[in-house]
Amino acid sequence: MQRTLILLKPDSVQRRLVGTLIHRFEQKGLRLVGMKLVQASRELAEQHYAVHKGKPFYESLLSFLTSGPTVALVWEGREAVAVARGLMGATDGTKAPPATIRGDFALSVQNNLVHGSDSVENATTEINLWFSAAELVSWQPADANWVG
Ligand code: IDP
Ligand code: MG
Repeated sequence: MQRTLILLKPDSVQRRLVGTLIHRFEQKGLRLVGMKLVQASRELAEQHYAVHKGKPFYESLLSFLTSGPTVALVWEGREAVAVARGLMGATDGTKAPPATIRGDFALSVQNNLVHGSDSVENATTEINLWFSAAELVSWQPADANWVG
C-alpha cells in the first residue's frame, strides 16, 4: 500500500474546484488519510519545490504557491503514486489529455491546479513536510475487498 501527497494548489481554491478535484481521487478508490487547508509560507514553498531552485520559473512558482490557501491531501492505495499522477495528467494543461484533472480544467503550465508526488521516496519526504504523524489517520475502508 502506497501513500502520496496531493496539493490542490491556490488556483484550485480560487476557482472553487476543491470539491470536484477531491472527488476525482475519491472515486478512483484512493483512501483519504490526511487533509488540511494551509497558507503555505515562503519557507514551506521553498522546501517543497527545492528541486526546481534555479529554474526560470522558480520565483513565479513560489509566488503562486504562497498566493493563497492550498488544500493538502494524503491518499493511500495500491500504486497510489502512479495512479494519482495518472489522474492529474501532464504538467502543461494544453498537453494533458481529457479525463485527467489538468486535461479537463487547465490551460496553463504553472497554474495547473494540482501537485502530486512523483516517486514513493519523494512522497514520504513530502508527506513529512506537510503533515505531522498525528495528522494522518489510518483506517480500514468497509469496501476494501471490492475496491482494493
Ligand atoms: P509536475 O507538477 O507535473 O510534477 P514539475 O516539472 O515538477 O511538474 O513542476 C512543478 C510545478 O512547477 C508545475 O506543476 C508547474 O506549476 C510549475 N512549472 C513547471 N514547469 C514550468 C514552466 O516551464 N513554466 C512555468 N511553471 C512551470
Ligand atoms: Mg513535480
